[in-house]
Amino acid sequence: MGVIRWILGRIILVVEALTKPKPPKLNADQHQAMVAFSKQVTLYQFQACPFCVKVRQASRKLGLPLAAKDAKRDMAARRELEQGGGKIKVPCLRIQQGDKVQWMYESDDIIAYLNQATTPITQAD
Ligand SMILES: N[C@@H](CCC(=O)N[C@@H](CS)C(=O)NCC(=O)O)C(=O)O
Repeated sequence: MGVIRWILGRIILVVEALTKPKPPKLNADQHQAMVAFSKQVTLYQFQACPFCVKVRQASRKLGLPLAAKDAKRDMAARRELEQGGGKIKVPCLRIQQGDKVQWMYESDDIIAYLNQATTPITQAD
């Protein structure tokens, strides 16, 4: 079972590498705004989780440098996720706005949030 899971994980990572979306052409201001926004968000993930791959691909498509923590191997990150979000389930996006911290589960919700939050950046000229 472990071997099959490992092989499936490798396949997922190969498919991710082969289907990486091209980053958008952002001007310097847009790039700077994307970097500033990226400081508010951290992805808690498992490297070979297909739902996490979906989120990583969406962030690449936006040109968003999304910092990620591995909640499988990094025990400190795992604890942060469990204590902050309430459960070990990935992907989970930690969103920090000022003092307010929100933990968002569900890949579709995370992608919708990232798309919506970066729309003012991608649509600015
Ligand atoms: N519907 C969720 C599915 C996420 C999911 O099933 N993640 C798995 C890893 S691929 C997980 O965290 N499993 C641990 C658990 O459910 O306890 C999404 O789209 O984000």
